[in-house]
Amino acid sequence: MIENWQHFLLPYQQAVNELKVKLRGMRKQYQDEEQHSPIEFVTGRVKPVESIKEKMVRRHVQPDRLEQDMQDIAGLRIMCQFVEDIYKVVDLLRQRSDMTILEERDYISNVKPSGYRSYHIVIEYPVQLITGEKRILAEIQIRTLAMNFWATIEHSLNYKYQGAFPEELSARLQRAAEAAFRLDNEMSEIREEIKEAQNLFSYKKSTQTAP
Ligand code: 0O2
Repeated sequence: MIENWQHFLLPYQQAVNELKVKLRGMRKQYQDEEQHSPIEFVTGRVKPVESIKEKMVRRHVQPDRLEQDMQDIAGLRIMCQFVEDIYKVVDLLRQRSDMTILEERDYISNVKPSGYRSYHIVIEYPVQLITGEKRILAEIQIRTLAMNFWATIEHSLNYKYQGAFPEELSARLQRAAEAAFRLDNEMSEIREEIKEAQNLFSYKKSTQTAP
């Protein structure tokens, strides 16, 4: 068993902190160029110890295989306005030299039976420790605001019902997933117009706040 969880998780926390800064930096660069940012906001977390232990049991992960077999101990989430932005972000991540992409799972083209949609990327990321470099795995989930809304709600309900949703609730969640899908499509249809309006808005704000 892992004896000192705090010690074990330290490099993961460092990776999450560094990646949040880097991904948020990408958004700032777009804003600086007065361009539409494919990144709306970024969150990150280290998986709580209890969730790691629960997943180890569920997935039959041995403690000595934890670092290799559990890919989402370090987790980042990138939220985008439009589905098209997700693929732009994926391209940007593919070009980076500070991380290596090991796996990509496209749950947008391959929607999960639950209705879950998101693009998952598993990366190997080097963190610099006082003992030297340690390469750790991290999972980056990229989704639209609508996908995130649905997944957040479904995740909390899942916690309550442990996946065994009453039939009526399950049907409603399916319908909500379809509504989120339609919302994303509608927004994509008018995306050029929205982007133009947002550029005007940010220009107006920047001229108003200028000294
Ligand atoms: P957390 O940190 O509470 O979000 P598995 O974990 O067995 O489902 P796998 O292969 O480890 O699958 O990885 P996968 O499917 O690429 O990603 C798992 C993570 O994706 C989950 O993390 C969720 O964050 C998210 N996810 C996947 N399917 C669903 C779903 O149907 N509904 C919601 N709301 N989220 C989903 P965890 O482990 O749940 O942890």
